Amino acid sequence: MSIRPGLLTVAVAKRSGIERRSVCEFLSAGDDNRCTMTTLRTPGPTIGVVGGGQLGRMLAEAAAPLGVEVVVLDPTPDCPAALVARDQIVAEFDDEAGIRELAERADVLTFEIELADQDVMARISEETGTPVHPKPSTLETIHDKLVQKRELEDAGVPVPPFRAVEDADDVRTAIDDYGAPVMLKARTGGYDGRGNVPVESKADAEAALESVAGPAMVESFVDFEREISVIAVKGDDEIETFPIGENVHEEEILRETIVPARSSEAVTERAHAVARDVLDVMEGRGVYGIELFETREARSASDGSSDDQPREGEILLNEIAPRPHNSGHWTIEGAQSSQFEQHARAVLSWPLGSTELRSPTVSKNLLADVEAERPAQLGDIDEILETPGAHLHWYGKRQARPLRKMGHVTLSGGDPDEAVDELLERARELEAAVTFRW
Ligand code: AIR
Repeated sequence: MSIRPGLLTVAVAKRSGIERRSVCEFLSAGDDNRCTMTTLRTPGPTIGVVGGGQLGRMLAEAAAPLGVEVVVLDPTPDCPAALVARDQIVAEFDDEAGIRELAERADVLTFEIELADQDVMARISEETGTPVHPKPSTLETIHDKLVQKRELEDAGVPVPPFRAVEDADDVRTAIDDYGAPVMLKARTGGYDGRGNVPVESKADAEAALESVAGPAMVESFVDFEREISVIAVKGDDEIETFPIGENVHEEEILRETIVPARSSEAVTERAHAVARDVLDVMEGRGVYGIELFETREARSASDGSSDDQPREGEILLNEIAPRPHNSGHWTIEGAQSSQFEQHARAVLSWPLGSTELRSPTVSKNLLADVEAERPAQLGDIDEILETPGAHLHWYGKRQARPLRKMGHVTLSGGDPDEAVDELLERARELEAAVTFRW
């Protein structure tokens, strides 16, 4: 029987999102699940999200005005996203039955935490016909930081020197070769700085390896001028990048993002180019957070490193997150379309929005300053609420834990050419004014 795709498309466009999805896939077999329909409509499809933390919550917030519903899967009942999403399936990230239910209720699956299980998602996607974006193969690459680095290096993306380590001797040899300190990283399972341990000297090698507990890798410590990131989005046939953000970390945890980054034009251009090269390697649509180092100065050959060590102002890849990223939260107020709206558009195969800057913006994380786990509430938010251009984002986490990301505050300038230094100072004051209560 011959099928006339055009007629079929029109007929099914009048029916439900689920039927539309299967037809889209049928029409585009072998074509990366691309939807060939020319008309889009709202109320639209449903996105199933593995993970229901703050990223899922902000994704649901951004999807709602588009008429797109979000169902999340998360093991914590009443997870942050549950308060704004259509529904929550309470299940572990690798729970087959839970993910099957999610896939059956959604037109596309995505994830907002790397602890999502790529094998389960791939299998269920095959069974149910619900596509997953970014692709499970991408998650597999990203899951293991060593595999991630190797693949990117092979693709010509500039990375700091790195290697696998089996034992403390390997760490000590790396210190000999790269110079101290080095950065020891858990190959899998780490996020929000967990699993990254700077090793200052050979004497610390043993203890550092024990704290990582599991397969590890080591990287040369980059002497950076600044840490920057590019939030990039991969659509059907397009890649868009947001203006680069300058990131400040303490204890391996992101504290603030400043946009635009105070880098030169040449460095900015290079960062965008590297981000595009990274996205060429990644499979599947969606938003990616690309963390980069802008190097400070050339290393001397006397430290044992080779001649092709980084030069001043060079860009080196640090890590990639195949999802919206903490350093892209500024886009909610600071860009024409937020990273969350872009992610929704991208995974649905919809046209992407503009990534243009609205105005210089600083975002500052609200990290729980508690010594032990306790129920959380934020007090003294008055100053944020009273400041023009300031926006509070509270994630709705019931429990505060030391340095847990509980929310963030964003401050945007009124003038497109405003210098970011003053904004940064003011944002720091706003963050200092709030207090955690219980
Ligand atoms: N997240 C995922 N990878 C890195 C981060 N920060 C977000 C996701 C996830 C949440 O952090 O939204 O669901 C988990 O936060 P927590 O505080 O429960 O560990």
